[in-house]
Amino acid sequence: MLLTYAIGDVHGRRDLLSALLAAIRSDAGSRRLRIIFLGDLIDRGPESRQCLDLVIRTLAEFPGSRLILGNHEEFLLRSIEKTGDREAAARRWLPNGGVATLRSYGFDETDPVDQIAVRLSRDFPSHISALRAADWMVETKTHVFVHAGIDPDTPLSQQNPETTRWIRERFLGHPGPFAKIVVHGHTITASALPELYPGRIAIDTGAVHSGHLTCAVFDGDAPVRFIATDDHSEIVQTVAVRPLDCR
Ligand SMILES: [Mn+2]
Repeated sequence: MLLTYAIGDVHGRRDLLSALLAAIRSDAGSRRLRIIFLGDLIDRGPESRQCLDLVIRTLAEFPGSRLILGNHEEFLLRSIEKTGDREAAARRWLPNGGVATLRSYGFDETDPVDQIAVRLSRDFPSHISALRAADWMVETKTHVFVHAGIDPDTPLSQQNPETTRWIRERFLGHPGPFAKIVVHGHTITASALPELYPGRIAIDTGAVHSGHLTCAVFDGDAPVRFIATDDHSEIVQTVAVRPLDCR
């Protein structure tokens, strides 16, 4: 596998994403690399729009990089789709961190949803097209990258995209292993550190609250390693972190 950095849930923390991307560059040195964003770039934190700007630039800069749609990006897309009930979608989205996203785009949560939909599509077409073009699963020979997880009772070839964005207990509670090692975010790890289980690697380390934005590094046959941000000091620093081994 090409030197690959998988980044967990960012949730509007552009400050941490910038720091982590800088750390990734220096980690890779002159080697070719790609980045897989595991989704949930937006919502909750203050700079969702700026996060998507950074994602779009990063995808263009490192060929082979991929964006996986998270359930929060799905909220946004559903709230602006031409078909379907935008109001109902927005009612689910806004209390789940969507208000912060709207504000990052210069909207107010009291703006009519139809107006928001029109202006988002008109003024930020690259954002909407990046989300519409996003993947839901990225597979290598040995690993599968998804936002939330996979249905443990269904073969990889028959997974449902929506399930991979939302699943929790049925996946997290499964003893594993799975057909391939699953790399995922979506559910914040209890330790706020990356956690290794038989068959899966969990890297949603709760960036919004913990200040830990984590990436997993896949480098040939080397064991997976991790880099994360730490904003408990005044300056955002990246640190090499030791995962909690839950085998
Ligand atoms: Mn999620």
